[in-house]
Amino acid sequence: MTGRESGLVVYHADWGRSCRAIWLLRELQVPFTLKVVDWFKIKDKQFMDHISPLGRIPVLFDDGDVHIYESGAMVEYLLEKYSKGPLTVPCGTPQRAEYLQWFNTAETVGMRSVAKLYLYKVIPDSNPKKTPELLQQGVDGTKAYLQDLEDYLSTRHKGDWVCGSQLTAADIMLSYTLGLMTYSTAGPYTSAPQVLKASDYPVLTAYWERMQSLSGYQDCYGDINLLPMGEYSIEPGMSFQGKGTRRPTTF
Ligand SMILES: N[C@@H](CCC(=O)N[C@@H](CS)C(=O)NCC(=O)O)C(=O)O
Repeated sequence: MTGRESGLVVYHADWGRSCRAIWLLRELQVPFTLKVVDWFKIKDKQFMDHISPLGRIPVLFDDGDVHIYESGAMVEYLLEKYSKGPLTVPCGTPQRAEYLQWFNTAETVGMRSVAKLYLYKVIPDSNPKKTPELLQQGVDGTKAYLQDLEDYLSTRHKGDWVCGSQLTAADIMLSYTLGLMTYSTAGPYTSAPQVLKASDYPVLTAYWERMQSLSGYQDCYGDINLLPMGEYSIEPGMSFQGKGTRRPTTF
């Protein structure tokens, strides 16, 4: 691995988990370089040798020495470096456990099931890997995850966001999971039957709508994903809004 880049650089491909780090950087008002790459290039030897050893997105470089290729690790690293308090929950407080729980399950338990729904959606019908079992596992796991989140938001919790009245990085982690889930299950262009109903999760649905109404969410999950491949200097306050989003907003 010889890749070393100066400054803070985030590698992004459209709708990748990089949206988590990008949204956090926007909230923290930290300038960075965005490198938009083609999904079809991330398994190239050159890319894997120098940028992403696993051939995945996102990747973050910082100060020449820091190289991270796990979205949650990026978010934690950026918070440690740039946050003076907002967007996280202090260690040693009771809410810290909730913060850690929802932060981590967004990429573990949540994504494990949501990724199955996504695969079921994008695998062509002719591919033998597109099985009813894949869909069923995705549905069962996602339902259990959503129900737990619904129960938490409606009975064990107070506030607009998972850790109370302030948006935190746990919500930012969840944004990708809920976004991919919505993309995988809703809209006229899904090949999966409608397997999840928003009305079964009213409190979660209100939370998800609240999140999607934030300008930070819209900037980082909207038109930024329409950018041509290339390198961009992102300054605090820059907006990518204007062309709308290609994704459905409800599941
Ligand atoms: N747990 C990793 C997962 C990274 C990952 O799987 N990224 C996806 C896109 S969001 C990817 O690169 N997929 C391409 C592939 O698996 O070939 C993270 O959170 O960064």
